[in-house]
Amino acid sequence: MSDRIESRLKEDRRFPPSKSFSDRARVASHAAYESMHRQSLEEPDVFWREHTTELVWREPWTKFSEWSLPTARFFVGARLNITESCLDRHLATPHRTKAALIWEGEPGDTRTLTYFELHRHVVRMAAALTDLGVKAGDRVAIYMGMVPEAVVAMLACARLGAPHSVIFGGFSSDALRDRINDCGAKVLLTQDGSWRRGNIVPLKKMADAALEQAPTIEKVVVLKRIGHDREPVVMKEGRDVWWEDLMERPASPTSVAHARKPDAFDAEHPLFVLYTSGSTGKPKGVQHTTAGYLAGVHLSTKYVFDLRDDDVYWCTADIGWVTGHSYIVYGPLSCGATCMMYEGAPNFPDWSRFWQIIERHGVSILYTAPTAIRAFIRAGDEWPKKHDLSSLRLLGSVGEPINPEAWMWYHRVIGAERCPIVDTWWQTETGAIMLTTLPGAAFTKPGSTGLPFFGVDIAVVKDRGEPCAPNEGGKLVVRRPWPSMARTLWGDDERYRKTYWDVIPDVYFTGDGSRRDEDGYFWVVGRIDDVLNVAGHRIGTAEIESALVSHPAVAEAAAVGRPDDLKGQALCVFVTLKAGKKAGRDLKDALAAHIDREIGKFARPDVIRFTDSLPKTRSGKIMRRLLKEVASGGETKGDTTTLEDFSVLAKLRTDEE
Ligand code: 7RM
Repeated sequence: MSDRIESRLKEDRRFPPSKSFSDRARVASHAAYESMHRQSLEEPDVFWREHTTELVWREPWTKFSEWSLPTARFFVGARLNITESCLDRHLATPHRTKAALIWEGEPGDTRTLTYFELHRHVVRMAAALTDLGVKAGDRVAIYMGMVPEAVVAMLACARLGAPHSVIFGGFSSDALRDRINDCGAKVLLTQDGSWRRGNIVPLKKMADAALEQAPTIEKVVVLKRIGHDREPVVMKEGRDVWWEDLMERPASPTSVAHARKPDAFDAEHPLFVLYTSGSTGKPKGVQHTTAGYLAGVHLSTKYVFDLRDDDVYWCTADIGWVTGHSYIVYGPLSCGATCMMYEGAPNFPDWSRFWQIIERHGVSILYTAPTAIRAFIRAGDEWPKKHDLSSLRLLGSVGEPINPEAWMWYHRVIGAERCPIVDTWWQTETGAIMLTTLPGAAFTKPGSTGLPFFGVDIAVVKDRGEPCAPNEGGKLVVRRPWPSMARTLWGDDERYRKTYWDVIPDVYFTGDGSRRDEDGYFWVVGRIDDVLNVAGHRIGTAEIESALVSHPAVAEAAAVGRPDDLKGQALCVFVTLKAGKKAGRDLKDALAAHIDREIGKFARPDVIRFTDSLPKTRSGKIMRRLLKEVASGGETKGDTTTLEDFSVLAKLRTDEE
């Protein structure tokens, strides 16, 4: 059978939700989904009015939206403090004593924080931050691991209206420095270190190095996670304070009063800035605001995960990425969910860790990434088989296209053919889930990310915006603004407009390629710009290249992706050296270490190849398409007529890695 026919047959597999799932689901049929989706687009005011009543509004909104692209405002006129929807509103209900976070540290220690306790910590930290000089509008950087205090940190900032910028703990000190400087953060919240695969990630040491060149930071708050014996840290007099001291020492009475009854902010007040890779060397500070973001993550958490009061919901993302922001913190807490949170690696001390956590805490909803699923497949079925996974009722996937084989394994081995799978497509910029199947309302097709979520008007189009026919490949665009969309890039409105709104007339361009099948299901193929997706991490090729050329031995560099069974894409770089520099193992190691330092270990190239020259067009542009083919070991197809020097390509093909 040809590959094509085989893949068509696979596509025809459909998995309807079980009757027992649908019977109890919030949205129980395709007709119900369709009528809600239609209303969300045709009568958005009515739809959003009805679906945001649970949220806490200090001042109601007078108008749903107002836009003149690329700027858009939602819930015009509303005032709110987002943390009141996530915390305070639960205190007047039986949720007061419900677990908000069930946390497990990598060494095996556990903690549970009820909504009451989480609220108390957030109020204390907000008061302490006020005493440290943090005011509404000030930026606060958060460089922490997966500990409950990271959630406290984010919510404390939000309570004060101080936009947080969480920097993933896997980023290097240089990357941390650049992000702090870009947003001009005033305070940094960090910890001595974090556990990862039995090792300590020395966050405070890295922060110290970053802060040598980050003049805007006035105060640093340091949580003791590891302890002095194993991870001694140096506290800088006048700048650094211990988290524990702040929480114990009484804050000033006015700060406490203010933290207890916090200010309400305009619907469009900035909530956070989160850096993500784009197609230039400079990361983009994606800026989200308050009411629209809250409405988007609240509604999607509730309906996509079909959340119920007795669920134990576990999103395995890191809070350093948008999935952690939206689906560990703001979405689930605004729904009053119990969230599982885990500090460490999925294979520590062995590959049964996730399954052990599910069994031990009775996790009912698991939301993870295809790259993790593929790693579990490789590790073997014996690990999950050793554990009781019968508490699971729903599975989710996010971060990259899930290959049908991984989907089937997830369905069979983890879901016992009983749990619906929601494959959710969205981006840092979209704030919330945009494409998925609602678990009780639609059949799933392995590998398809499903249908538009409420309020989402999304399409596949050609270069100038003409719609594609069913199954015709094109660019994935969103045809009208939606509440949880990014409002701008920090300090760079122009780049925001150019990147997202100027590519195809009048629509938001996602950067992804896709097609939509005859049932209206979307099949996203991935990025069509210079952004790679390596093990679920978004990495810009230009970022890697500019990091490489900053090494003294490197003249020129080109980074490309090639398909990889485990990571989705692997990162391959081609490097030319300055005169007199010697290629070899030592230099490869040095370049790898250089990337660790400039960006972080997760961005380390899988393959480094030295070459005398790079294939270029006559006008001097590097032909990445050819390099991609070389990196994938395939034939170089397509047009090479603009190639300046054919011998370059021949040489690249015959060189071994
Ligand atoms: C949530 C997140 C965004 C990019 C996006 C896609 C890819 C994410 C899926 C997916 C196919 C999915 N934010 N992507 N989810 N592709 N199916 N379900 O990942 O900003 O870090 O990345 O990830 O290419 O543009 S992100």
